[in-house]
Amino acid sequence: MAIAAEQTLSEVLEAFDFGAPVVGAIRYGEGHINDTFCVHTQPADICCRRFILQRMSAAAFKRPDQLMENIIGVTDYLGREIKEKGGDRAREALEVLRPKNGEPYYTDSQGGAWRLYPFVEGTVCYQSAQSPELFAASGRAFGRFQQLLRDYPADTLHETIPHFHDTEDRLAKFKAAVEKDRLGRAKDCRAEIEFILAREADCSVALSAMREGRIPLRVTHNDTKLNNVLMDRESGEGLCIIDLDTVMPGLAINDFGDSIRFGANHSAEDERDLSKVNLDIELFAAYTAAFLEGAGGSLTEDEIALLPWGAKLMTLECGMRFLTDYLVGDEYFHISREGQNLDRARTQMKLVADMEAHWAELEAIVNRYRK
Ligand code: ADP
Ligand code: GN1
Ligand code: MG
Repeated sequence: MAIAAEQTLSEVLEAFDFGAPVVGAIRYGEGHINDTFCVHTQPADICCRRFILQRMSAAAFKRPDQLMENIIGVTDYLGREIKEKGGDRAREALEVLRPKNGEPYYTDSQGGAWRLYPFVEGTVCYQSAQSPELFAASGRAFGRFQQLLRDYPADTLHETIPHFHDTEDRLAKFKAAVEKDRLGRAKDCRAEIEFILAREADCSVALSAMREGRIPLRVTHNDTKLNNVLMDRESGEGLCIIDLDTVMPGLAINDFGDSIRFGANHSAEDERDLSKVNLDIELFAAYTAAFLEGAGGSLTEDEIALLPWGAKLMTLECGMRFLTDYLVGDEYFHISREGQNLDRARTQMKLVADMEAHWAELEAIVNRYRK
């Protein structure tokens, strides 16, 4: 059992120089992986300055040193690019703030690894796409993110989670968890297990395209949920891409696909009433147009043709990951109630089925926005 982050929080608050007295730190956001706190400070000149303090998940990230090397490399690079283009570096890219000891992050007395960012003010973080315009704005931001990093030296990036979007490997791990069924939970999800096994061949579609050289490896974000982009409160545009833990060489279609998985529907990821979980074609279309616009013509014909596959595979893979975690005892994704990972898996499968039912429409939309 992991140690609660609160246990070392006061030690960690002492380890950083916030430039003003700390008035409090509260749990913040709806991420499934890290322990995130918002730290409030009271400077003399303004009423409050906030920070985001995170304990990086030890279950997800085995090498916080490598992870932070990636993040510092990428945020410094983005900062320079943004400045050159006349943007606002402080709001459009994250900035790592070092602890007093000068290291890139702080290791607490229990071995927990913590990092600090300025809180990007004047932004909203959405958990669902309230309009096609909002979803399109997030798509432009993720497309642009990839475009900004197109010349980043990919070979300097560490693989923070090996085989992260290796869908074949995810399938193998899922099968092993079903086989072992350590907690006897497989009986509760026979239909879901069968649903995944029936799509075994699908798991190789994107990987085969990559192995055959039809689609390239690029520097990608790999976790493009709507709540991983901060939207500017005034303009409504995507301002700052966050959650850079998984920036690694990857596939552009996966960045597209993961956004569709999470955002192109009107239900929560753990919704129990599956009748509410439906792919919204209008949102799919809005995101497709905007992502291609943001990527600025950098995607190849083959990548564009495979965008619907990106959506289906990211959703299937995520469903497999949730179900695997349910079967092994909820070790990876944070849960706030029993069965939450099973519920999450079920929404993903409902979305996959919906994508399959609308496949021709999805392909037609992608064709429409092809340059
Ligand atoms: P996780 O990997 O657990 O999802 P994130 O890095 O995405 O962690 O952070 C969780 C949440 O915290 C985000 O969804 C967002 O609401 C908020 N957040 C993270 N970084 C910042 C920041 N620099 N400024 C404002 N909000 C942030
Ligand atoms: C996690 O970190 P967060 O909450 O933005 C996960 C993603 C999953 C997602 C499902 C590092 O994203 O891969 O798609 O949950 N991130 C990691 O909601 O595993
Ligand atoms: Mg996140």
